[in-house]
Amino acid sequence: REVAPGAVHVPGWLSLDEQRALVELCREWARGPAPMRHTVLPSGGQMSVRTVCLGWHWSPYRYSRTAVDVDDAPVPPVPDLLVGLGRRAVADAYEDAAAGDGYTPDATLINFYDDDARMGMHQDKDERVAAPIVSLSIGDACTFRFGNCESRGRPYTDVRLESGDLFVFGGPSRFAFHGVPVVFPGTGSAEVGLTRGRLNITLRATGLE
Ligand code: MD3
Ligand code: FE
Repeated sequence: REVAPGAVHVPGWLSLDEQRALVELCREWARGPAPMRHTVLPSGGQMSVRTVCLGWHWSPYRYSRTAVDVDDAPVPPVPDLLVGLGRRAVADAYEDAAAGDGYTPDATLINFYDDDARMGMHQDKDERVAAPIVSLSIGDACTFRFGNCESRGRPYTDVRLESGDLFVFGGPSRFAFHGVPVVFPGTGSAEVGLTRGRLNITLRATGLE
């Protein structure tokens, strides 16, 4: 389970019912306000994933309260359901109830991967606090590449993430480079209500006011 210090993978953590409910909710959030979109990078290139944000809107490389690069709509709050899920996730992954109780994510980024989408190796460092990041995967499986804190390159560990898997990244792993080099089309299950693609829900504490 522990891939590196503070990085814990819990396969099959979400029940099918929870996955189904989250897919439905993501569909609603994706419709907006602040609808799902391909983020445009400063280079002018588009990210291949499509993203929708709750709590705080992320655009490269900052958080804002409105969807500044979409429709400037105020971003809906992180629902209590997700805060509760995040607390349970941290408590279960670290086998530490107090760590769960002390966790209050105020931002959610939901990434949708179609068959060709990828996420290049990067660090998440737009948050001002080092609280853990909770990652939930639904739909098609992928290779998740977990690297080191120094560079995008080796050493890294490749982990297959499947529908229902939980990953928590805290402690020394919080600022590691990571990415998704490939998704495996057709590996998800229609049972969760996603006929294609992969959904990744991340919960974060930004430390912003
Ligand atoms: C490890 N998302 O949204 S989730 C991202 O599957 C992101 O969509 C990927 O990287 C995805 O920024 C990976 C797992 C994840 C998220 C944040 C991390 C792993 C992390 C931050 C630090 C270390
Ligand atoms: Fe990331």
